[in-house]
Amino acid sequence: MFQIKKFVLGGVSLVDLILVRTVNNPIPGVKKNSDSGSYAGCRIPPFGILNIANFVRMKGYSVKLVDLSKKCYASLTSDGIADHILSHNPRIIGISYMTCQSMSAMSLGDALMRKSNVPVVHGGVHSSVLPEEALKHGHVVVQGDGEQCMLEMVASKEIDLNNKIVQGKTLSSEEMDTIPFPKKEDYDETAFDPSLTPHFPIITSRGCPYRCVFCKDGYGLRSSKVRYHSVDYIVEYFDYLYRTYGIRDFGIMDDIFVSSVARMEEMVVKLEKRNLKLKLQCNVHANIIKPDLLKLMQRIGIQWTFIGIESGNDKILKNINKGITVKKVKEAVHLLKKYGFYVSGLYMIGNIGETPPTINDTIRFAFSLPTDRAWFSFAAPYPGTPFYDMVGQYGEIIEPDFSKWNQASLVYLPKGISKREMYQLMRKAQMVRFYKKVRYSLLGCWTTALARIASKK
Ligand code: B12
Ligand code: SF4
Repeated sequence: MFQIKKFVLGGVSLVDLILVRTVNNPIPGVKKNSDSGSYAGCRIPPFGILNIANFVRMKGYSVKLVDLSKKCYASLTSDGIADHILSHNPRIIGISYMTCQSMSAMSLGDALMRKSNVPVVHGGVHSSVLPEEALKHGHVVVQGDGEQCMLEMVASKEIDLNNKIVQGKTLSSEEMDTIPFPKKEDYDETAFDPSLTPHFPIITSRGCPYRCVFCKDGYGLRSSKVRYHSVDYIVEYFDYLYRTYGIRDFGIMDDIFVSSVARMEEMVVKLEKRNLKLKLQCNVHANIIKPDLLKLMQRIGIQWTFIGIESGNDKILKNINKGITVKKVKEAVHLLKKYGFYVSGLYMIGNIGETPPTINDTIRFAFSLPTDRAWFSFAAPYPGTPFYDMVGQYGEIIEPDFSKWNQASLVYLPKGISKREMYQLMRKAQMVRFYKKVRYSLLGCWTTALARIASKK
């Protein structure tokens, strides 16, 4: 059979590169699927392809983003989307996805390959860990950071298909700082509307210093080193968004935003110098919560915090290499509340070594902690994580088809627990979620505000 060995990227193109953000795999029984990246009512921009686009544009190439979570694409089939993309006559098409978006990505890849000879490049976490699978629906896979590779492909005259799995160049913090800020036209229609996106999402670092076994960072898929934008870059970005669009309220999506006292101190000083008063939400880690840091967090404008608690049982916390204990979490949450922060506790059900009693420990712990919210999800052994490699030892994947994985589905059962029991336990956990929600609306909002005032005295 004739095999294409390389693509010669010639001809007149309207656009050099089109980058596509795909949508979530459908959730059975859920009519209105939260579209890709939709989270707590606000849609998160596709940071990965935004960064690649701006990096490539910097060198003078044209890049168009196609965000399939936009309303205008909702009624189109993969064939319709492929026709739309091809109508722009791109030289290269890049598709970005996590596991929970793999169905849309692969069917789009198939449609594009059926209809044209334009090279289709896959990237993002799912194709990075399962490149062979992705190659059935595209020509090349880039593993890890995509900026430099996409720039090289766009700049070159041909793509060598002897090398279909390409290792992306991990950008250093300095290189990340060269990427221009994303422009309004790259976002979707909801991003700059505070009634739809009350907390403008931004990301200021890549990676995480911890190694939880269920997380991609647990494996160090990209360089195990965490990379941060410099404080100057971040402050400039806040300032730009405030001056240009009047935005002061931000949702920071970093794995862990509050990483060190020194970095927070620098940020506080630089923000105060510009008289920038912000309202921030971010993820925190229990290990770092200390009074001196909490004071800085107040000064920088952090109000809501999200803390990965995962389990109320020390053995499970150890199994998942979370690096925290139940005692540590308790202290951290109490301190956060004492200093007047709103706290969302994030928990997992069905992790490594779980039994109904350990899950009940988690539910009880979540109920007892003074968090304002409690969110529960089923543990999922994503490919590329240590959890995935340990599956046989501790349980089984009951949904082997990744195109059916989404943020709500039960895909893994720990040994000795039935599907029915898992759903029952999740229903019980949801009662805690509901209780926290009601408690927050009756009490939480003003008691926390008072605690904040008191802690500043
Ligand atoms: C922000 C974030 C979110 C945001 C939104 C993400 C989005 N934009 O859609 C929110 C909070 C909504 C979210 C939710 C979830 N998330 Co999340 N999230 C992240 C996080 C912390 C950062 C992602 C990010 O923006 N990074 C910064 C950008 C610059 O990096 P990047 O996206 O990786 O992109 C780079 C490369 O991947 C590559 N690349 C990306 N696309 C492409 C395309 C091409 C063509 C090329 C060449 C390269 C390329 O180049 C980019 C630039 O270098 C990551 C963890 C992490 N540190 O990556 C988890 C992560 C992506 N999330 C994960 C998960 C599991 C989820 C949830 C399913 C959790 C849940 N149970 O609900 C949900 C589902 C979301 C949904 N679609 O509905 C997993 C994904 C695992 C997997 N195999 O899919 C991750 C990796 C964390 C983990 N647990 O390991 N998430
Ligand atoms: S602390 Fe969070 S982001 Fe870091 S490895 Fe653990 S789960 Fe992943």
